[in-house]
Amino acid sequence: MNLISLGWNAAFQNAFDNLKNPDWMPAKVFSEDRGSYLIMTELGEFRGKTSGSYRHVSKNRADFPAVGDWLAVQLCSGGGAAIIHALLPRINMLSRKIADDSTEKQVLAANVDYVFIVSGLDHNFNLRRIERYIALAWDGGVQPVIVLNKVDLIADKTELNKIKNAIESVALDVPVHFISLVSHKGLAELSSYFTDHKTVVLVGSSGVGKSTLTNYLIGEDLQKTASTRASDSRGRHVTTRRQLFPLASGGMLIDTPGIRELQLWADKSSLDTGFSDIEDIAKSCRFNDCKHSGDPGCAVQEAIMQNKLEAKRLVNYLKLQQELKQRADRQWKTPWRSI
Ligand SMILES: Nc1nc2c(ncn2[C@@H]2O[C@H](COP(=O)(O)OP(=O)(O)OP(=O)(O)O)[C@@H](O)[C@H]2O)c(=O)[nH]1
Ligand SMILES: [Zn+2]
Repeated sequence: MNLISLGWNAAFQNAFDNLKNPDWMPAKVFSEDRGSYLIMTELGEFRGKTSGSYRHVSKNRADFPAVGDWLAVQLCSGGGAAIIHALLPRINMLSRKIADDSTEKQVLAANVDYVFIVSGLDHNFNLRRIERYIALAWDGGVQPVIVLNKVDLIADKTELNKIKNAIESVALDVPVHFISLVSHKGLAELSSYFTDHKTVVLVGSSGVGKSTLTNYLIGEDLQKTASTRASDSRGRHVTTRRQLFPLASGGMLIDTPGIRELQLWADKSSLDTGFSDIEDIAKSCRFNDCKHSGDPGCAVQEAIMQNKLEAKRLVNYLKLQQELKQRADRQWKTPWRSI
């Protein structure tokens, strides 16, 4: 397979050349399942495992390959399997905390261009959840795109306008697309994100239409194409669900179960990017350390009184801020506890 069509570029080539090992070749991770990888090289698809020395020097879980990563691998004699020797530097990554009380991250996807935040315009529609996903995308350094599916269910123009206004208040500069996979509305707009070998990741809760969208984009039924056969290290044939799909149009789509269950892992700056309207208003608060919770001279509360800001948006902002603070506290305390 041609690596350029998978996003291989001069920067990756340079990083690979610096490894200076003529026996290695570049490979892209198509799927990851508990330490077992499905990888694509110029010579085709192989099953890969990290080498002993790779595992020895990798201290954190985030040091291990994730879907979308570029690797340096060596094919085993006899073919079929490959040894993963090195991870090439990532452009960006989407990650999540491993457990509620942990600050260690698990990388869900690497080298991603867009996060499609998919919501259904039915009972699933939830602005607060969309805000969380936006913060998560910015945190990973990835451009979010809001995709509102099932627009066919909204017959009433006034109702649709109400939704448009509501979404604008949380989207800010994030692009918004209204689509329907039933009436095939708005789907052509999405193709612009897949040009130039760009990679799109789908996030969104159950039932919003991610599988239907994936099937539409790859032009086949996912159930039929998701599984692919490759030999493992013992030459057995094993079936793995693919997580990265190269599209006929040239781009790539990542749809993994892990990303579907995303939790927030964000820092203060990504929160501010997602809530820049609140940050702007807060500059006019009387006190620099204003908590926007009944403090005197609070411009944010004032904006809510004047209907310039939705109260629920502030509540979500403060809640996310609290979560970040708790996590930062834990990160700070952990090393001392273990001494
Ligand atoms: N009315 C309407 N229904 C849709 C549309 N797109 C998908 N659906 C339906 O919504 C339901 C859920 O779609 P899926 O694609 O399975 O949703 P999902 O996000 O993959 O859900 P999980 O696999 O549980 O994560 C299915 O019954 C689809 O037929 C749409 O544009 N309009
Ligand atoms: Zn304030």
